[in-house]
Amino acid sequence: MFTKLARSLHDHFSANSLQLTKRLCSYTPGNKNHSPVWAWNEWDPLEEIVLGTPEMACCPEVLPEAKACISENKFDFLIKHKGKYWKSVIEPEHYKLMLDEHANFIRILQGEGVKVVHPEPIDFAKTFKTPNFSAHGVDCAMPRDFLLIVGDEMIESTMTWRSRYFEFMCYKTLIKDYWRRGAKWTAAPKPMCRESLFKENYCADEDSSAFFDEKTSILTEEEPVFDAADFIRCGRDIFAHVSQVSNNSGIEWVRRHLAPKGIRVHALNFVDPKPMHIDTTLFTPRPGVAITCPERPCLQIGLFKKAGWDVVVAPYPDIPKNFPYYISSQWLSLNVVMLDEKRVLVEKDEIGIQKLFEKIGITSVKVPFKHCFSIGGGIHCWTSDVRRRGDLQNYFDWPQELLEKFEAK
Ligand code: ABU
Repeated sequence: MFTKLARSLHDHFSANSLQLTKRLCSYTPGNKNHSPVWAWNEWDPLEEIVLGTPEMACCPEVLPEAKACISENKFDFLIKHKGKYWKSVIEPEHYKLMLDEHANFIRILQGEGVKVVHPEPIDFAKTFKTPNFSAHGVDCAMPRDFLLIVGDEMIESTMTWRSRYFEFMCYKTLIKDYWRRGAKWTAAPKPMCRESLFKENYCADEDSSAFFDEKTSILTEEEPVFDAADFIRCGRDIFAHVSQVSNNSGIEWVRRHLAPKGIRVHALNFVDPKPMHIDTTLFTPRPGVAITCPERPCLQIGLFKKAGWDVVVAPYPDIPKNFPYYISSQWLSLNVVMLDEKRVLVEKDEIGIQKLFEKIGITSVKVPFKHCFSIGGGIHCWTSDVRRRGDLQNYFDWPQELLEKFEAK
């Protein structure tokens, strides 16, 4: 009896380990047939997406690095409610509408044949402590901020808000599963987040019209930090947003890391005193078109123009400014996800941007989502596209001297 059980257990585990070894050994980096993760740009046909979850999401602590990103007129509200579950903070009807929109969005994605998976929430209201700081958590509603997908590789970003330090835990099960099935898994160096990463007594000038850079940032260059949502993928070229959550060292880390794949990472500076995440500022819906935010000009926009791309300025959002955007700006209108080069998932009441898409030959798939905007993100923020059909391509053809001049900056 015992021998039979032992043999069956032995067979079971050998078979499993054999299977795992076979899978791992047969893996060739950069081969889409060997990886469940595969996305080189923002527009190839979408097959699988991580959608964040509002469960246990909390109002963030307004630590100095959060203050550097959020508009001052939201501070009182956030200070009053820091560390509380959004569920207990937001009007019940508004919260219910958010949950309904979230559930409906899953149905829309599935109806489009897209597989939807989710991170696993932890109790974000709990205070955690490292040797250098303590904080409450925030949420795992915004996978875009954390997961940078480039080809067959999942890169865990460092995260810069100390309150988001342990968000990676919510993605472990998902990431391990993708890895076991053949994806490449990299975690960027976990930062120390000592006080010296942040400039002392920093205060952003909300009226500034200067291009944002390391001088105007709250961040020092003490160590590399970046959020994944500061990167927009266009095949062999990735554009990075110098922001209050991604310093030059962080962008340089991503640049060197991706160089062996033949990918060039270009840092962009915008007029925005409180920049956080590129996806409300510049978006590339398909090859040849970049959409920009009229309030946030880009210092290097010539890079797109010189490569023959059309630069289209987004219209002002339709959802009124006084809608409860508890954390973000109103520019979530621009925070969209492409189903493919010809179809975009866009908030149903953002008519202006839908008209713009129509003009450039892109059909809007209208998604009721504005109540989800309230806790800090739009359709792009709430998702991370892990699999798109299509291969690595070059969409920019710059003269070498232009690139050298740009890179020397
Ligand atoms: N996470 C996107 C928020 C950026 C913005 O407030 O414009």
